[in-house]
Amino acid sequence: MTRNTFTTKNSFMNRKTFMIGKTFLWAAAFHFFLTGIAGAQTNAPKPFGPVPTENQMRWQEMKYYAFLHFSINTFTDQEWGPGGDDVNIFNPDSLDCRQWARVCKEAGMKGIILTAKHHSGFCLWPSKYTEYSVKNCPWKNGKGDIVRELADACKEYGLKLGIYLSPWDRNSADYGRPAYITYFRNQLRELLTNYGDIFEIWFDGANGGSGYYGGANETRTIDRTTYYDWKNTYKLIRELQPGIVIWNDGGDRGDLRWVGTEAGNVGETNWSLLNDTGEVTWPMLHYGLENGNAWVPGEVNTSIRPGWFYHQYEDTKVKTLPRLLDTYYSSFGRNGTLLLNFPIDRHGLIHPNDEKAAVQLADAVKEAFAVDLAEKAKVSVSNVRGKAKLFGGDRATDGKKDTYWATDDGVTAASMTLDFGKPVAFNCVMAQEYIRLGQRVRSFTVEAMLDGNWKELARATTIGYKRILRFPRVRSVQLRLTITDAKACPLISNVGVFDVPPVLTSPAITRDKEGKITIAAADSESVVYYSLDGSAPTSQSAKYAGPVPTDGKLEVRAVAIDPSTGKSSPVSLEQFDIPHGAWKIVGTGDGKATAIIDGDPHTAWHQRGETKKPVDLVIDLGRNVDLTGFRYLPDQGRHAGVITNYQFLVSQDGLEWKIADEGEFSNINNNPLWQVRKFLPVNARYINLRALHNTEGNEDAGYAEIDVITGKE
Ligand code: FUL
Repeated sequence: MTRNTFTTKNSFMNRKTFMIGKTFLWAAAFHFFLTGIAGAQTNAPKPFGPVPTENQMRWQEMKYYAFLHFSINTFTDQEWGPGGDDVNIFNPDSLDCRQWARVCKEAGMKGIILTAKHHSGFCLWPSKYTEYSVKNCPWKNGKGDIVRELADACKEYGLKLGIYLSPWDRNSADYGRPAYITYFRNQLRELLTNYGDIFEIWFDGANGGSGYYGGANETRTIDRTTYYDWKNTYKLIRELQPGIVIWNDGGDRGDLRWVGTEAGNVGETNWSLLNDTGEVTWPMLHYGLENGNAWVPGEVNTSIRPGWFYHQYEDTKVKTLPRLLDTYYSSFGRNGTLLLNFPIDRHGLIHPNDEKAAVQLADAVKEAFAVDLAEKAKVSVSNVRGKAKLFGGDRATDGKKDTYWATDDGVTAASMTLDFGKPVAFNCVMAQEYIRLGQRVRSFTVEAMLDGNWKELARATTIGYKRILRFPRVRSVQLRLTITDAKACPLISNVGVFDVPPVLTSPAITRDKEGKITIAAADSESVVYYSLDGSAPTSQSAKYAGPVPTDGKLEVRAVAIDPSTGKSSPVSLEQFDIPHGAWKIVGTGDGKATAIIDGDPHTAWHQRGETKKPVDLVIDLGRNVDLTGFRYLPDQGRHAGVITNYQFLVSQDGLEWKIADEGEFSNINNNPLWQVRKFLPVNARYINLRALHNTEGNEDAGYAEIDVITGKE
């Protein structure tokens, strides 16, 4: 490349018109400039493999946006509404979409995806095609429209709007029949025509099962690959919203993929590729497909609380800052976007605890990435394309997203050294590929010059749109990033180096069968303090020095404090009911069964029932207690024996039983959390958790923990 070309590019970029236009046309024009006019002289790289569409690119650059779960089941404490709940229970007293938008904006998010219709079939907008919607609710005397209010609030706060429309509809009498597809498309048309630009549409993968279905109260199954005729449904969507991206876990891949978990992470290796046809397996969802023939990037969806919908009992379970930071680094920091959910509460608001946690995350991220040490570093590279300045190493540190360091064709391993001029401390490196021309890097390392030798700090696989690596803090004058393998010449558009302030992780609290409390800090340096009386633990509270014997119901709070800085972790809080010392699992000779009452969520036990028969788990509590509910945690290690439908029976003598509660553990397959069920008080000594169905349709019943909820003891 000649100096002339370089100057021309700069003056082109400085033109005001270019700066204003960030549209496809301008990006294409710029790309044409590089590959076309200048191509002959500069030998600009050609695309390699699948590349993102302009819609996918715009979506990827949104990085972080909100999910809002709100429906009729918010008012029944359920994760999935069965479809027949009375519309009169939907009556939030202070619903305020401007509050939702304000919180999301303050949290640094770029958009909001709302559950316009969840599996219950209840519509948050007054759809013309069903009576099961806000139009028949006491809220605003049936005159309200939540999608409209949110669309207006998003506009006011500069956020994009997305829509979750559940294909599965447990209310519709037509679900499972061809007529439902017309209904579904009519609703899509309403949502995609009347509320302005929609950036993303979300079709959940839960499809078919038991439901109200217009009063039929039965189980309906569909073939999710054919029933919705996705091809024509997608055609309609793209006609109505040309700028949209489609997320679909329900039988036909859209523009984006689920990452195979709701826990808040994508694989460390994360290719934005899948195959156009053929079966999609769990590893493909989680890691992408290195040689896939279609661009299908991953979106990491997770909730700020354990559940997607609001439950008051989770007010103390909002994820702490260290946990949210882990989610951030394991999603956005691994070539994904982060879709973080706020459950809207029964008032119609984002709960203050959730707001606080999200704003803390935004502040911590701002602080972490405030100073980029790479900006002032001198950059040298082992290879540069055509020895040209246009693709020099400094293109990766110029803060521009459309410039990049590139090597010659055929050079798939190369390194870049940053010289800071003086020793600086750092513990985090960020790298980005110029993905408009394809994802290329297979592996890379980060090293620091320490005592005259290069020392490896981190070794990783893919980069993609953005990769962030954390490692123990070092002080060094030089850092080296080496691409050790790539599918084609690597194109690195951005490299950043940061010194991220440490955040202490909250200690983990467990209680064993006999009532002994154990509190474990995540690191060996910090000191743990705890309280058992409801007070906030500080360095003045009891210092943890080993297991603490306790009895009865209690709340334990603990904090980890770094003695050298005095900094504290967020407080962890666990609530325990009666200890299990006197409990006996009845009718099994298997000594390992006690794993399910030992207070350790990592140990589990399974039992296999007779073909097509329910599987009973009977426990003798050792004495009569006043029960008001129970809790079940499925096996956390294996995706097997997960109970979906249950009866909970109680007895005074182990002979005569009555049903205290029955129902489903909704969404337990994708989100295998503690299931909490409350029922009317009943006095009993024996309990039976009867498994009616599991996620695999066999007779395996697995349990990590079983617990009871008692009234006043
Ligand atoms: C799941 C659904 O079944 C949950 O209820 C929730 O909407 C989540 C985002 O997707 O699969």
